[in-house]
Amino acid sequence: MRHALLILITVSLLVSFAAPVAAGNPIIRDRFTADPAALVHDGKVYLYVGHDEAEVDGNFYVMNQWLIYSSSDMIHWELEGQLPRAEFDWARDPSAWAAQTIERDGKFYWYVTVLNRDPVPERAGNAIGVAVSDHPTQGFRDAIGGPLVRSDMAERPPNMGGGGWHVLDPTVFLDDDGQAYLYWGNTYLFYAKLKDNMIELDGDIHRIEIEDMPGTFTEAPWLHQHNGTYYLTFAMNFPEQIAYATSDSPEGPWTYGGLLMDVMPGTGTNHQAIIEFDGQWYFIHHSAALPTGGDYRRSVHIEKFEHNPDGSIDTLTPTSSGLAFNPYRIQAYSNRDAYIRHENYRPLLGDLDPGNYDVKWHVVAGLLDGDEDLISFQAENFTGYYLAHTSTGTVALRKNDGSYDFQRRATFRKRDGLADSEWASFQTTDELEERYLLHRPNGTVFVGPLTEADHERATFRLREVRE
Ligand code: FUB
Repeated sequence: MRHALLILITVSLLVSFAAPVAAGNPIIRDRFTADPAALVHDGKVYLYVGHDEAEVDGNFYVMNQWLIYSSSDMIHWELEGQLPRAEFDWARDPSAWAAQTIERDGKFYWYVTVLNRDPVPERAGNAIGVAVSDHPTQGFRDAIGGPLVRSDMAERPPNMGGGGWHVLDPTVFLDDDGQAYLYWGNTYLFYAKLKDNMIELDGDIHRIEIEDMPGTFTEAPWLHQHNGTYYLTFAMNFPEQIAYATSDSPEGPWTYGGLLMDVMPGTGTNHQAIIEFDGQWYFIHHSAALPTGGDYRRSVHIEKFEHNPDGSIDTLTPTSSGLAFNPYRIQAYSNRDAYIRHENYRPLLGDLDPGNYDVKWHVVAGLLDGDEDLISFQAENFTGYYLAHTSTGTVALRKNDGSYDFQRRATFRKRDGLADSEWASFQTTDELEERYLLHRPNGTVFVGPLTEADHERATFRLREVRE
């Protein structure tokens, strides 16, 4: 009986230590994607994104097309199709910037940002076009053969020359009464009603002022409705935060509500979509988290969120685990109240601090491909950043650059705990002499060779966080 119990305990510990295969955020890892817009239709979610194709050292956006993904569970995404910027032959350059698709009466309308190919300078800025199809992922065709909104049709902010870049980032909201509204803008935020045909403005263009905003409107508007309140979310300031305002009408007045997400590391922009699917609210946005990611090589993330009973929305933390996994805390054997956290890109022991994301880690299969005992520790709230050691033994939180050298320094082999085999110890995978992850009495974390006395400080337990 005792033997069977021992086997059961061992198996359960191995399972509890088993690191999940790398997944979570970003949701798309084989190309760079940005400016997500989501549509719920017929029990599926369709994701319309920009495709970032700038080189690693690129200094501006190179976006030749938009891509369409679909999912039935928000975790597994399939590439369904694409729409080339060239479909709009009145546009120019690789300018397939932020866009959104909405369904009405069985037709799908894809509102896009492009640069207008117009000889008149005031008309040659960003413009909004619209394509239409009978299907959510294919057959889209330019519905007008020219801009729906041209740069000279909306008041140009004072700091913009030529055609300006204030006519971009279209979002369309279809109200319960069947009235459709188009919002757009950079620096200035605009809206206009759409006719029922969805491809003509219906009436005047209006500027939106957001009351009590602790910053300036930048771009990326999106509307959603919850419990009778209209929510306008948008990029604020630069580098961009995402904030929200509320109103009891899609025409405002809009009152600032709060910060939804702070600036993302490595990219000056962020761009969000908010949907409800299967009774759960989702916040979809972008980062620079993939190796060689940056301002012009971005990646789409998804987080769950809820509206508070008073209608407010708490500030969200972008997570590496995303929807697919729970993060872990790394508990010290030597002090059961101490856990590895990161502070100023350095790991050290600290207390549990339940709400603090610095003490949570997305434990994934080792960046260095190999057997299942290899794992890597990604910061839960700094996607793409891993605990990596140097040849001198220091350990820091560093962005994965995709190189073999980084992968080797950020991959550890999980061993039975040196102080207690029911715990774990983490050995480096480089060629140097046998070294382990351990902490000093003062709590700083490093890798080094071990004496018998170090075994307790080189023994840890991965505790899954199921909040
Ligand atoms: O991706 C190009 C531009 O950057 C989008 O139009 C803006 O929202 C910002 O994300």
